[in-house]
Amino acid sequence: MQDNPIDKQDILNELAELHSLDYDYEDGRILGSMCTQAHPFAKEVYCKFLDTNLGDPGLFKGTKRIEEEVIKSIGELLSLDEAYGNIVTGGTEANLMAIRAARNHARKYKGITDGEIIIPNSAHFSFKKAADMLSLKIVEAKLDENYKIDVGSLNEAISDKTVAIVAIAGTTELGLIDPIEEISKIAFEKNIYFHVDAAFGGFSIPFLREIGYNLPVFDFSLDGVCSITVDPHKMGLAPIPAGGIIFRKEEYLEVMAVDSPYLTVKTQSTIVGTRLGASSAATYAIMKYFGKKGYSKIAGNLMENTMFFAQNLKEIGYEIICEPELNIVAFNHPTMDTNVLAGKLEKRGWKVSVAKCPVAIRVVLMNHIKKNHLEELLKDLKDLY
Ligand code: 0PR
Repeated sequence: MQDNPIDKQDILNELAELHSLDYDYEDGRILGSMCTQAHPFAKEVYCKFLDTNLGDPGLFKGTKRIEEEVIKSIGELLSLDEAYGNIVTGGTEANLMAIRAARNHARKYKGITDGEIIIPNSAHFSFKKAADMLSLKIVEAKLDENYKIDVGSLNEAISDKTVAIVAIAGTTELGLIDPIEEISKIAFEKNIYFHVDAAFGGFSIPFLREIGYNLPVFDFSLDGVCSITVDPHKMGLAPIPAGGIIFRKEEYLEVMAVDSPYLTVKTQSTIVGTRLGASSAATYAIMKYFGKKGYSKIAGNLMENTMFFAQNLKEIGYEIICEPELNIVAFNHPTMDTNVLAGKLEKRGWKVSVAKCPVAIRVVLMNHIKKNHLEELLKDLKDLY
């Protein structure tokens, strides 16, 4: 740090110069992001709550109430009348909390001290972080030919050390929904904690179902589901950071509670201590502002763009990895190496993301990618074919 104060305008200029190096969602060229521009109203509300701290909720009673209301609303969306949980920094923290709850629960009630978690190959890497931090062993369930959890393989992976089973509603790479109903039955029968990662799908599947899309049930209406990750900062159009973790029972929070003697509440179950109230307030505002109808319209439009893009890719001759269930399309050229094609697209100014399982170019059709951007992209893909 320099010795003397610097003039505000000089600082702003310097920051603007650095900020200009960032890519802009507005250009419609960011193809692999699950985040997008937050809605301006959500940003406005966010700024009003920047000084609130839910780490000491007794000082911010109103903001704590806002968080509780948001958890209640998301819970209702996921068929749960009485929801417990928190607005956290994102899917990573939400998944970490779920796995910590599962581990502690199994330790307390089943005496498991060297636990394992069963995750599919398609799981987000946040589960690797969680397993590492919580000293759990990862056991991988295989995927079937449709890139969804192979339930037989999952069954075989279960042992007396299993503390949690994880399935995904909207996989990171392909946007697919695992056979959650079937897995829920197994988890319920065997009394194993079952976590559903709907970080991406949680803010779209319920709305798409509402407007007639034939998507499977993935939520708390299934008896075996113990917790669900659902991120407002992905399809919810809330500002970063806003993840959500919803638990079926309060005891899952209780098994994680540590004493916080000098705070206004005497225990704390979240991983983070000092934490933003702004994320909860912005999520509250945007959920009220859109309502189910607003979110349904957005999710429906994105699915229309998805189908338009997939159909046109096929017409050019590209191969689609799977029929999209949510707003992600993964594809390959029939003969050109995926990374070579990705490099050519990058040269034309597209910010491309390459999936690893299977290797394919993956486009997440978020709100910042408009129809005209897709037309430009298709033109380039036709040129490169
Ligand atoms: N669960 C699922 C299913 C996810 O897809 C992600 C992230 C997470 C959990 C973790 O969420 P947080 O990143 O909020 O902690 N999915 C994207 C990914 O890692 C996130 C992303 C967003 C990637 C924007 C790139 C990007 O530009 O691929």
